[in-house]
Amino acid sequence: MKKRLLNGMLAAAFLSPLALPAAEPAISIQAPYVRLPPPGIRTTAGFMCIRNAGADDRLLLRAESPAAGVVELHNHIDENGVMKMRPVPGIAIRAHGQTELKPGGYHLMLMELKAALKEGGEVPITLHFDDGSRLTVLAPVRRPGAEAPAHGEAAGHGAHAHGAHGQERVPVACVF
Ligand SMILES: [Cu+2]
Repeated sequence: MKKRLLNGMLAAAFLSPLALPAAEPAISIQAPYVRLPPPGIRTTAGFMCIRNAGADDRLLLRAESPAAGVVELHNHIDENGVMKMRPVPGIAIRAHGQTELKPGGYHLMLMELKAALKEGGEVPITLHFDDGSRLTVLAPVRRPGAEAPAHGEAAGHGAHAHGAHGQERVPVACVF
């Protein structure tokens, strides 16, 4: 009887895709944050580590946030010795690899901010990937310079895409 019930539950689980046990998602995010902009500035940048545990290269195609009218994918390029930001059509995360969005490199540009950001607040950001998947993270707002390196403590948790640990410091490098 018990076994039949279990079999029934398993059958139901297989029949309904939504009831399938959540597989480990290929893409995970660590240490997202948004830089606190100076007062009156309606543009800022978002950073994070994106890890791809899957067997296929992945491309981040676009991002959006309810806090910003426009979110662009940017990179910094060296143009005759001058670092300039440029929109890019996508940010690749290689199979079994990771890509760091960090100051001076790839970042999300949040423009037309709808309200002033507050330090310690959280900004939802939804990332859209080339396989049609999407992932929403809550990025805490951090004052520039408050991005202290963290060793061990924050690094071991894996992906905390939901910002459950608001006080986590930002690691200097992606550590999954
Ligand atoms: Cu930018």
